[in-house]
Parts: sequence; structure tokens; C-alpha cells
Amino acid sequence: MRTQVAIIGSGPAGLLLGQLLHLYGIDNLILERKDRDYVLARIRAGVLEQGTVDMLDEAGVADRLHKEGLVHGGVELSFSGQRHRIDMKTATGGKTVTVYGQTEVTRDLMDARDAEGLTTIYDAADVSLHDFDGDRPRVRYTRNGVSHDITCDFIAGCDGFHGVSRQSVPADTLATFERAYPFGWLGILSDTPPVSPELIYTSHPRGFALCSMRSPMRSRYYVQCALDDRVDNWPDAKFWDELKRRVDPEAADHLVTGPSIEKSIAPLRSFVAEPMRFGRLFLAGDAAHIVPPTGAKGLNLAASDVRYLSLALREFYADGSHAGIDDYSRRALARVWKAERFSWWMTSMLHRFPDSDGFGGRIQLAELNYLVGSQAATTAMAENYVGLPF
Ligand code: RFL
Ligand code: PHB
Repeated sequence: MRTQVAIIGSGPAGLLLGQLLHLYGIDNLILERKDRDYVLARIRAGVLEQGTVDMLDEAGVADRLHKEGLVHGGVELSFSGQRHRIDMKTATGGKTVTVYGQTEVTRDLMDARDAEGLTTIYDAADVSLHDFDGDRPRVRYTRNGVSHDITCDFIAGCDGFHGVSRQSVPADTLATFERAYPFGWLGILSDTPPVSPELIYTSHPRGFALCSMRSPMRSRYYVQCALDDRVDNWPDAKFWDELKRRVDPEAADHLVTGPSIEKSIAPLRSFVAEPMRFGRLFLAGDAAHIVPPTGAKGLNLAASDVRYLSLALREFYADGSHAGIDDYSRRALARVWKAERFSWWMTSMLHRFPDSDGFGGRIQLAELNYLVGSQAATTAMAENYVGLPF
């Protein structure tokens, strides 16, 4: 088999890249380790920056997003029992975010790919990457016990944090930067109306909590939990009880509870691998970097990598220019590190750290009071939350 760009992974990064390359007339195929339903069942991010929405528009997959997505001009911060609204739209001169689940983005991209008759090979096992330091990279995989070989011009490693692409790079050419946080997030999805029209990020002595949503009838809630905690320890009633103890009294009064339809625990981590290009292999999305979810940046960063990469490849195929390709890693990393900083800062300000003393707690409170009391600080948060320019 031969293609111009072999994409590893059919998460948002791989699917969006495939769609944009197709629009630019660049042939591509996607190799995915799991099956379609498995990929669609993963409940993850929910907040799209305007730049991500614009890219989905450009890719021609945003009809449903515009119909069903919820446009938000603000978020709320809750601490010391009180809520404070951050008016992002006013602070940024009109920018907003759109609440629309990653599962829906993935479904829309998969449907568009099917409609165009583009190739995705699901259940691809033992994917391995070869010769990307030369002009003729190859990718191998097995399916149903039969091994296959793909020759290509470029490989795009969009296979997430645990994927094979980053691991295929010689360790001495890769620098990694990492911070693991001493807690996780326990999240549930329920078919109940959201407690409030906007997201509420809560700092509480018992730990962080987040009230989010997927639609006017579907809520997504999170509470900070211990790293070694397990979903089995959290029957629904215990989750709702803990959430009510952390949110402000008004939210606790209005919270509508119901059976969970999904429940999972995710550890929190910051991670960056540099560079993001090795010869004819490019890394994009979680394959290259992870942020803790507190800033809602993971999916949006995957999209911004794809923007730089798709434009670089278009330039290469249209003009034979290497300029975009050569600059890909630098451009992507410049934006990645700003989102890493923002996500780390939000995480540090809002969570309870097991080793924190009274001083640490008072500093967090001072930071929150400064944030909601200063227009300059509000603007700084808002412009990061809605997404920095590409
Ligand atoms: P993905 O979505 O992980 O997709 C990678 C795809 O590659 C496949 N794959 C392979 N395929 C072939 N061969 C191999 N060897 C392969 N290894 C892996 C995988 O099956 C998968 O289909 O990465 P991508 O596309 O870069 O997208 C990134 C986003 O998914 C991610 O940043 C966000 O979802 C992060 N994230 C969250 N972000 C938020 O903004 N808000 C959240 O609430 C939020 N929750 C989460 C998250 C990430 C999580 N992970 C990765 C554990 C919750 C979780 C649990
Ligand atoms: C979500 O709705 O899943 C969500 C929203 C905002 C975040 C993280 C997760 O910061």
C-alpha cells in the first residue's frame, strides 16, 4: 500500500489532520489500534476554543456543532462559599468558547471521513514505524494475523500519550519535561440538567470540583480524588454527596442528581516532548504533550498542532517548500508551552495539595481574590481560556 501521509491514531488529532489534508488534495490513511465504537465511547474533553471551532468549520464538519454546541461567554469561579463570574467575552473583546463533547467532534469527523470514502484501518495491531530519517518512511501493522506494509512520504504520530510514535524515536534525540500531580479527577456523566448555565470551577478545602455539561439535559461533574482511588469506591450517592459539600450553597441547593451513565478516574499530568519532528515523522496532540484538564486545553492543543502541520504539508505539496515543515516543531511548541503554563497555573490555584500547609492555602486564596478583583488578572485568565492566537 502507498499513501502520501500515514496517520497513526484516530483521535481528534488524527481525524482532523486527515480531513484537512484531504481538502488540500493530499492522500492519507489512518491506522487505529482500537475499533470505531471503542474510540467513540471514550468520554473526555468538552470545551472548544474559537480557533478549534474555526478549524472544524474549515474541515466542513461543524454543522451539528453549530446546531447543538453551547456557546459560553463566561465561566464561574467558586471559593469561600461564593461564586464569581469571569466575563470572558467582555474581557477579550467578544471571544467565546463552545461546549461540545469530544465524542461528538470525533463522530462528526468519522462520519465525514466515511462520506468521502477515506481509508481508516481499525484494529491495526503491532503498528511500527520505519526509515523516517530518510525519504521513504514505512509503516507496518498486522490485522487479523496478516502483516501489511505502507510506504509514504510522511508519518503523522497522532496516537496519544501511550502511542507507538513517540516511542519509536531514539531516546537520545528526545527531551521530555514532566510533572505528575498528587491527585486525580473522578468524573461522572448523567442525564440531568446542568446545575448552572455556565461552568463552575470550585476550590474547596475538601478539594477541587467542576460542574460542566454536554447539553441542556446532560451534565458532566468532576471531583478531585486521591491518585490511588478507584471508581468502585464511589457509588453515585457518595459522589453527589461529595460534590454538594464542595460547591457553593446555591449550587448545592439546585443540583439535580440522577444515575451516572459513565464514571471514570483520570490522573493529572503535565508532559512535553521536544522536538515534535524527527525527519519525516511529526508528533501531534497527546502523542507530544499532556496537560492537566483544569484549563480545558488538551483537545484544543491537538487541534492547533494539526493546524500548523496541515499548513506545512500543504505548502510542501503545493510549492515543494520545506519552510513550514522545518518550522513545525518550533511553532507548535511555542503555543504548547503557553497552554502548559496556563493549565499548570489553573491546577495549582484550584486544587488541594496533600502536602500544602496553611501558607500554601492562603496564597491560593489570595490568588483567587486577586483574579476576580483585578480587571488585568481577569483579562489574562480570559484570553488564555478562550485560546491564544495561533
Ligand atoms: P487521543 O484522543 O488519545 O487519540 C489517540 C488515538 O491513537 C490510538 N492509538 C494507536 N493507534 C495505532 N497504533 C498504536 N500503537 C496506537 N496507540 C494509540 C488510540 O487508540 C487513540 O484512538 O489523542 P489526540 O488525538 O491527540 O487527542 C487529544 C485529546 O484526546 C486529549 O488531549 C484530551 O481528551 C485530554 N483530556 C481532556 N482534555 C480536556 O480538555 N478536558 C477533559 O476533560 C479531558 N479529559 C482527557 C480527559 C484525556 C484522557 N486520557 C488521555 C486518558 C480524560 C482522559 C481519561
Ligand atoms: C468537561 O466538560 O469535560 C470539562 C470542561 C472543562 C474542563 C475540563 C473538562 O476544564
